[in-house]
Amino acid sequence: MKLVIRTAIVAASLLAATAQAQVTVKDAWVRATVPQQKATGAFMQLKATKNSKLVSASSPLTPAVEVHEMAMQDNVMKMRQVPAVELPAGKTVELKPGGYHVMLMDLKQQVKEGDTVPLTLVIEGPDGKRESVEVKAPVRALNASAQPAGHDAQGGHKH
Ligand SMILES: [Cu+2]
Repeated sequence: MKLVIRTAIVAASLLAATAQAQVTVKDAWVRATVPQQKATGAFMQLKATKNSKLVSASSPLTPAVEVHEMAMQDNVMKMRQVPAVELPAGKTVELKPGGYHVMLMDLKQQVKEGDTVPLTLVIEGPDGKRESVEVKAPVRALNASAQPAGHDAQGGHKH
């Protein structure tokens, strides 16, 4: 009888392991907004155990969440939505001001320092299977680090 139970536990833990996120999230944070600001960015470090990609994100804060990239284009810093952010196995990919970020738009309320923003990241694995990763991102002050070009104080969605 004891043996049977043990086998069951091993099977359960194996199942848990395969269902577990292949991606770890570190240092997630959201930039605080000023009153009337309609958009802000979420930043974090992502590390996948297998070649994966971040395909989308969502938040209860707003229905308008996109994955963006900020990059130089014709000598101008531009921001655009990307279909996915590649997460090569074992490599830390940083979503940071001036690069990839999760954009929260059409904000109905101010995002204040000390708040926590729940985010759900959708990660696609090498087999095309998608999984959700829940993240709780603390809100940091506006001046926590350099303001990226294109994200001005009014909400920064100028391209
Ligand atoms: Cu953006």
